Amino acid sequence: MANDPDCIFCKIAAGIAPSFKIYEDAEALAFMDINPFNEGHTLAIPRAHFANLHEVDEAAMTATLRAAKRAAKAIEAVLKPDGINLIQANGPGAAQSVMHFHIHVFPRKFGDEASLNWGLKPGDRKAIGALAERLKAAIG
Ligand code: DGP
Repeated sequence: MANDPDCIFCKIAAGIAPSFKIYEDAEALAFMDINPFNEGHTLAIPRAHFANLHEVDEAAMTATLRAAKRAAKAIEAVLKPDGINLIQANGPGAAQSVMHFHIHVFPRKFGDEASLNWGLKPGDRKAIGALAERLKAAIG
């Protein structure tokens, strides 16, 4: 399995870097975004390193989408957002900041005025961790 020792998401997948994981299987995982735009903002990634949509193979993409769907189901059950976007960025013009393929599971609220290039603001890690526990319990 391809791995980049300098990639933060590879380190999260390997358990070397900390994260609030809510789902994992042999090929993919979902964990809380550390800079959430809205409460429950989660990332789904393949375990293997692929920089972006152009490089990811179909099996890894399918596994990542499965993890995103599982996370979205838990977010829907626990947070009941007004909606959920799946967002996936490739390249600097799309504001990709981590070069490991990932899908944002992006809960929406009416009036949240999300723009596609949202700013990164540090989240409350205690609150993020507590919510991760609730989502993990709901993931089914
Ligand atoms: P993008 O800009 O589409 O590449 O999104 C990358 C996201 O990854 C961004 O919303 C912030 C998040 N992120 C960056 N570093 C970390 C980290 O170390 N842990 C977690 N949980 N999320 C991270």
